[in-house]
Amino acid sequence: MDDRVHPEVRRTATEIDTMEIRGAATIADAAARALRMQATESDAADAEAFRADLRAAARALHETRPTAVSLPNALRYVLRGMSSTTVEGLRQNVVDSADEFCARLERAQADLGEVGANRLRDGDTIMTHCHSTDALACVEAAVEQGKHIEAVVKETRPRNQGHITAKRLDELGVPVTLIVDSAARRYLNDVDHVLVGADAVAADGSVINKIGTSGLAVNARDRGTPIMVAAQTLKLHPGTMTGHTVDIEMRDTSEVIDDETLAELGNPTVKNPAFDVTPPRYVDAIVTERGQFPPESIVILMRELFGEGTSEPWAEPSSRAEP
Ligand code: RUB
Repeated sequence: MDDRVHPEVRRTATEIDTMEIRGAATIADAAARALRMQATESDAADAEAFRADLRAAARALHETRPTAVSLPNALRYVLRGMSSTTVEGLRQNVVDSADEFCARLERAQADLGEVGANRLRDGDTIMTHCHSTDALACVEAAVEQGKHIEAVVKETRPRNQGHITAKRLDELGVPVTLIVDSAARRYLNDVDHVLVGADAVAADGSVINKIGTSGLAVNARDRGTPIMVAAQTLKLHPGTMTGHTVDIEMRDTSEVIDDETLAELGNPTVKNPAFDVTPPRYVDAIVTERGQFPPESIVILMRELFGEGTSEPWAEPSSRAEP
């Protein structure tokens, strides 16, 4: 990693990489805080050196996990705030934009929760996949509205993020039934909504989320169970408006099977994609802090918020691409 990157920023990058920090919104929040740390600790002699330090830190964070678009969106938000021509001015710019970003993220999640809660009725049962703070914000708001909600929670192999969801729901007083992933179809008859988060939402309304989401959505559609995606606008992928695709992270096979067991099986090839793509026709609503949208119309919101494209302000000026 570049020497200019502060040790605390390196630590955040490593924790994102190893998934101690995980989930799209939490990754974005941590990345903004890391840039803030880089700014407050930078001993750059002049404004250009300071900018280069910040770019190096942003690249280190950006290289960790490729799928959650909230990460580049967070980096862009903070770096774009750098308008001063002095080191002290730039430092203050980064602190202000990072603080503003984190506050907006928290507010967006709360506002989104209110919208999502309106879709849930008293007595409803939801089915969850993975662990999404945006999705849980909807349940939390519904519970605060006095609604009784129950949940069927998929464990979400191989990392079992469903366990985190089960714990959080328990803390909210929501009765939980934990199931293995392959039991989902069996229990779809008993639930009123499938409720998931998103790592990215593409311009055509496709939802990129934890591997297994698309199969769950297809089964839910087959059973007539509505599928709701809780995704604050930070999850909208501006690059998809100009034809870019979302990179699906392939993770280490050791998450799926240990070496010894693998050898006993004759060393078959193991694949471990972390995310998949759910086409818009399987999604009933994308719930954001700006209201709920049918997936096909999310591009309108995307254009309003991001214009027609994106830049990569962390790239060195000579190699910077402006797609
Ligand atoms: C997490 C995941 C979550 C989204 C949304 O995957 O797929 O559903 O990131 O989460 P991983 P949030 O565990 O591999 O990071 O709503 O908290 O942003």
